[in-house]
Amino acid sequence: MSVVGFDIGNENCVIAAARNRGIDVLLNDESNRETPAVVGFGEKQRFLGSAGAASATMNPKSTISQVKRLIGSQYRNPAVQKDLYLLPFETSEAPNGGVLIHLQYLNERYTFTPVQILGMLFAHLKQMAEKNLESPVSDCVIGIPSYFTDLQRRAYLDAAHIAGLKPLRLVHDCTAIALGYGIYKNDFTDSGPTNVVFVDIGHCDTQVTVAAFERGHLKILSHSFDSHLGGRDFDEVLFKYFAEKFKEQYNIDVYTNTRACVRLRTSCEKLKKVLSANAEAPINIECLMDEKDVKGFIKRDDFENLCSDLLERVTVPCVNAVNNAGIGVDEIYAIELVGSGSRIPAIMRKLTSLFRKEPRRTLNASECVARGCALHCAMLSPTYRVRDYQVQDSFPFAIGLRSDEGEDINLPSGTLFPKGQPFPSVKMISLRRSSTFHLEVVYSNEDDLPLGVSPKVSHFTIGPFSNSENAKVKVKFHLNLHGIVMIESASLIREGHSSSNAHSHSERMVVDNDMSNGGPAESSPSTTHSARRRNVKVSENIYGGTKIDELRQARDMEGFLADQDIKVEQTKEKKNTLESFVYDTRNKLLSSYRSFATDEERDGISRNLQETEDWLYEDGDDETEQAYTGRLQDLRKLVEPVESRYKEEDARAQATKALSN
Ligand code: ATP
Ligand code: MG
Ligand code: K
Repeated sequence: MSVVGFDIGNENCVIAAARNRGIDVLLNDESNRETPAVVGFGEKQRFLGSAGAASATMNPKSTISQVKRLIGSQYRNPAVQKDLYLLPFETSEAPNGGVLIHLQYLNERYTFTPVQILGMLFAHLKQMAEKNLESPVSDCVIGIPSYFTDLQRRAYLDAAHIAGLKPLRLVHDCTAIALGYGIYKNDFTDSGPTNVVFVDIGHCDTQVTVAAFERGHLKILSHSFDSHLGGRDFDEVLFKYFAEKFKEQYNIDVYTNTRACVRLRTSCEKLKKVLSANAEAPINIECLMDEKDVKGFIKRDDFENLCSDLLERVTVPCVNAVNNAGIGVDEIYAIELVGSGSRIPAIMRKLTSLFRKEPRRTLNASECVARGCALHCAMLSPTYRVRDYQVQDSFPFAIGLRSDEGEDINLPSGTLFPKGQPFPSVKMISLRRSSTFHLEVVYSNEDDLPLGVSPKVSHFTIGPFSNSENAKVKVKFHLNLHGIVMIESASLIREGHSSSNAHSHSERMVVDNDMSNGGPAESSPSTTHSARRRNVKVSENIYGGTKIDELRQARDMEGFLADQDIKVEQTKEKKNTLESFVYDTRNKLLSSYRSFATDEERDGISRNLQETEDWLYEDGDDETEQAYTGRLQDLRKLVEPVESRYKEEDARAQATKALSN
């Protein structure tokens, strides 16, 4: 069983695997190390990854990209609306408040959730990994942005499940990077931690993490982010600039034409990359709109001026991360810059002046997340041996509790899990209730959340139970390995006479236990000898989550779509075989078969070959698998007598040759 790490980007995905005592990045069918995060729907089959990206400009309305932005998001969130505005496919609000994607496929209207689309992408990546590793793949670690909410984390697990993957952990992107950075480094001293800042600028977001390294151990001090700042925003600056220019110069408004928008955006992204290495760059697009070819030009200096606001914004999460880590700028050992969005030279300059130190690029900017994930997967898997190394991650949001009536519940420290909580972590609370009750988990500080994200996490019902007097109920919360809040158990404690009734009517909660890293959470010290414990049922309701039967349906649907793809691929293969048989036989008739066929046979076969070829270009262009195999059989039968005569003679010649040797 292989172990793999996935980095699912808004733009590109990378897969790494533990192999040959190291970590390898796996190649896709085009021998590329990055695979576009795209799912395209062709006429009869899906085009996943690179194939999907290739057909994006032809088929913008049925090419789904940037699904990472949409997964576990609320349709009405203004930030999501802004993302959707940039995407050419059709969407609507789902009954659970999420996003639905609509498209035309197989002559029908199909509706998919972002979870399903990500599931397709995962299935594609899984298949790619299996082909590469020549072994089944299911155990994996998946990188996620640190700002992902509970819902987004659950959605990732659901998508992986649809694809038949088993995530051992969802790990924060920068934590994975830090692991890959620290585990093989031997130069950390014993005299104190070495603090490193990781800055990851991707296509849509920027993440900054401060990690403290010591021998055999890394501790995340803080995560910070701007969930809406990445390479894409720099493309958009160029897009707006040229859209305006072309309006003046050519009198065309690209905003009124989806395809023109997609093409101009793609060109602007290319232009941006050229500007990273050149002081100026041209843009040329043939037949952009109204049959007009357009030409333009921009200098890097002018581009940088247009981007000054964006460049300023890059510094914000950097400052926050360092402040939250509680260290001074002079205590930073190094700044490591990763993510391909950071390749813009002006970003490097900006960060140099901010940190008063030039950031380094010692890590592979596009592969380090996947590599760290694969490494982590090997650590978590019992079948691999990895050197002992401790990773202590920190959760970026404070998590609080509300009672049935929606009021905040007073917890001694104000939160269930404070911001920066090391996790996985368990916390036990006890309260007095006489019957079934509800608890709502929330993110306590809305200001920390990405723009427009709802602070509501999930809703738990504890019960049914009833007790004449207010019983003590102990609820064990778990911030698990994926950063998802669960109730692990709830139990009713019936106390004997020895327990006082002094606070039996109070609603006060007491935190009994706070065990980081999932330590044993058995009986708390306050339980009296005569107490009896009974488990109470807990049901959870995830706001906007995928229900069990929806997930089953999604798996079935994925099976159906995958079968359809395989069927189409097989048909194509059969068609190719028939086509090559025609060319091959025609050649042989002129060479090796020549003296083994009568004129009559040759004419007959040639005529049939020609007929088949004509058919392939006309009626037979788009036929069933059986039609192609049937034709092939007929042709083979016709050629068979000639072929066997040739083979007989050939065998005789070989034998004679062997004898004479
Ligand atoms: P995310 O991390 O947001 O999920 P991702 O991991 O797919 O997305 P990356 O592959 O790290 O993102 O970066 C993609 C971004 O990097 C794109 O916006 C791309 O245009 C940009 N990019 C790639 N090469 C260069 C370059 N040479 N100069 C400037 N930008 C570049
Ligand atoms: Mg990335
Ligand atoms: K292991």
